[in-house]
Amino acid sequence: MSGNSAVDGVAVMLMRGGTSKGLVLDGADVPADPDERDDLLLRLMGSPDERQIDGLGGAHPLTSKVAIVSVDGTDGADLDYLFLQVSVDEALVSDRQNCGNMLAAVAPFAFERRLLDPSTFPRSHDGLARVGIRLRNTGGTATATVRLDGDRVVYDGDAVVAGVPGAGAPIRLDFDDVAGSSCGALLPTGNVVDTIDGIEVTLIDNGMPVVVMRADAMGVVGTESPVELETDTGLRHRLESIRLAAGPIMGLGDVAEATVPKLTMVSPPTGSGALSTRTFIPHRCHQAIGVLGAVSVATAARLPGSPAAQVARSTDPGDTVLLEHPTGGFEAAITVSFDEDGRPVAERSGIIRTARKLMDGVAFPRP
Ligand code: NQM
Repeated sequence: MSGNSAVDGVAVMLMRGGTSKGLVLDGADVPADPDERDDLLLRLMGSPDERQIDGLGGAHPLTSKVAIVSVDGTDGADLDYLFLQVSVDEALVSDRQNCGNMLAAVAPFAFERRLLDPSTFPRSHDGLARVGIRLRNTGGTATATVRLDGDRVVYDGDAVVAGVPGAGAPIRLDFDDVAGSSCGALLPTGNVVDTIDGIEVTLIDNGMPVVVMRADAMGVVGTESPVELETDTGLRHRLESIRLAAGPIMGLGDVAEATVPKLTMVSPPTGSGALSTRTFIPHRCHQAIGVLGAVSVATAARLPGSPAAQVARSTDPGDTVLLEHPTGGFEAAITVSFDEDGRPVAERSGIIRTARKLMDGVAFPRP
């Protein structure tokens, strides 16, 4: 990476991954130095500015995301994926969380840009390629199953993701070794239930650190719209107080400027799901729910006595867990076993997303 990026531009692909949208870049096109990299990303996205008017960001945390994809440093996988959350209205870029939604865009990007050669990459007789991806932010790996046709990625299909209009080709994401990836253990305090500010919570990390609590304990129903919840300043203060106390005991240290842990309020299902969710990420309320956030909350629902299990409709341990969220439902296949001391062990988890290439070109960052 050399030259003047403001004049020469930077090669970027704009992609939707699941219910998120962001820029995907080849690691070779990004400065190796983290400070220079973050400065470039802020200028590309137009942060800090609540409208990101002078950049490519979408003025919401779910559309202010960057994925950096490399074939170096893969540690035995096919690809290395570094996720960066670019704050909208602050000059902050955080590498402290994964993003399972943008993860869905990683393998398609690598085939599009020929970081992986689609003509020689192994595939099943019906065109399914299994791509191993190292999750650089937290460790752990994911396998993305993507359909190829000749040397092209197939985006069309009939998989529907709640919160995304239309349908697309399913991209299956299977996660391995993500339990405790940020906090060191699935249950960082060793407890299924802890109490913070008088509220019973489960502090859990099955790929995403999340504080799970009952909506009624927070004084809400749990089926309100994101706007209603975001404009409830009392609720937001109570949530932030819990989050700041949860960070250190989850092993995350001071989380005042971090985008983790997330906060999920759970309530009984209103439809055919196992439970209803409203998630703060951590200051805006998600229109749906994050991927690894959902995996972590679904895992909490499998722990007897937890706030999530208290409100959940009981599901067969072999079934997927359907989480209701503001724009529909999210289905996660979760396997939890219990060791001889009764401690929960998270096995594999799998989910379906779709992704789409929206634009490929040269972006000109603010000088
Ligand atoms: O939990 C939002 C999203 C995410 C993260 C967030 C995600 C995940 O919806 O894996 O996907 O929690 O900040 O993209």
